This record gives sequence, structure tokens and C-alpha cells, in this order.
Amino acid sequence: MVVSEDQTQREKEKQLAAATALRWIRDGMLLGLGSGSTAAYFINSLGEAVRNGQLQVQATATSHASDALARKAGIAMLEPRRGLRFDLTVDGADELDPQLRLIKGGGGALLREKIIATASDALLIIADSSKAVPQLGRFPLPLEIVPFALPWVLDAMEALGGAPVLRTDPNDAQTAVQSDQGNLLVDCHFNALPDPAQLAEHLQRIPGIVEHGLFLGLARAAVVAREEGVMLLRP
Ligand code: ABF
Repeated sequence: MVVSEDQTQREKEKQLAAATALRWIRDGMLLGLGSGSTAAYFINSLGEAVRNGQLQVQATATSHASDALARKAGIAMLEPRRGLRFDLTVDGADELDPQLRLIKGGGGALLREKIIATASDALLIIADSSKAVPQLGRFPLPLEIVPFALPWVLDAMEALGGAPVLRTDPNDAQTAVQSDQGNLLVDCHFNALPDPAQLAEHLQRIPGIVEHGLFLGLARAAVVAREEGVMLLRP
């Protein structure tokens, strides 16, 4: 497979952002572990520090894939329980704007990502330079929806000015992708989101939308890696 120079640069930036995030981790922390390829770099770096005896942490992952990766890396995993709060969650994003408003869910894990982020004292986003945008919306907004609601959700998203597309298997357009919860995923194209908060308000009122990929007011900081180095962004 030919990998473009641009893709290689992005992978380097993801690895740099992930390695930088390790500086925030302290012994004894309860961590939320994100999903996607940048979070995977973080999980593997964290696992190495745990195996070398440099860090002792416990964690809960935001997807089956991240949970399996973390266990394989030797990280002690916690099952959800009453009263469980995380000191820090480290996760990726599809887009982040200057106010650290996020679009997440391109990897299909948005529901557990929002659950774990909300149960965390701090959410640290790790990203390559392509994720930092002046305005959200070029990336289609992911929604997790109950299968029964699909027709009405598609109608409602069009009424909001979006172009909703059911997420299907890249190798089989007839097969809908399922979330870890067995729900459907819809990617809604808006091109630009000048008022994410207003859209989030509308989405909360559409029955059948389990969760949406707008993460507003949740991120405490973001580590964005660029060719010239790493930037720490705060809202
Ligand atoms: C995850 O990070 C998702 O919310 C988002 O889709 C993904 C970004 O993927 P990657 O790090 O592979 O670019 O948290």
C-alpha cells in the first residue's frame, strides 16, 4: 500500500501527541482511554510505561477495540461501577475548534466516549494538525441512533439542513455499521456549523438519537502536534 508523505507526517504527529500526553499521567490515576488511532498510540505508550514499572494506573476504555488493546498492553482495566470517576480521560477527535468544541465519533465510539468524558475530572484531547479547524463542520457529524428510528432521524436531519448518510461497511454497502451497543451510525454532512450549541439543542429533542458527536464544554485541553512541534491548546 502506498502511503503518502502527508499520511506519514500525520502518523508522526499522532505519535508525538500521544507521547506528550503521557506527561500528564501520575501513579494511581484512574484513566479513561479513548478510541481511534491517536488514542491507540497513547494506549500503547501507556502500556509500555506500565510494563516497565514506571506507572501504575487503572483504566476503562471507550470501545471494545480500545479495551482489548489496553488489556493486551498490560493495563489494569476497571469495569463500570457506581461512583466511578476518572482523574483524566485521553481521547482523540475528528475536529477541534479554537474554543475546544469537538466533533467526535468518526470511529463510531462517540456514545461511550461521551459517557466516559462526562465521568472524568478532565478530558485531554490528542490530535494531529489536521484536526484543528477554525470552525467545526467540514467533518460530517456522527450520530448513534436506535435502528427503529432511522427513517424519522434521516427526515429530521434533512429538516435541520444536513445531508444524513447511514454508515455502511466500506467493503459491503448493503451492511450497516453497528456501534458497540448494536445501534446504527449516521454521518450528517453540514459543511459548516456556525452554532454548534444550537444544533446540539435541536438534536437532544429528536427521539431515537442516542448520542451525537458534538462535545461542547468537555475538553479541558488539547495536545496538537504539528511539523514544527507540539502545542497545548486550552479553551
Ligand atoms: C476518537 O478519535 C473518535 O471520536 C474520533 O473519530 C477519533 C479520531 O480518530 P483518529 O485518532 O484515528 O484520527 O476518539
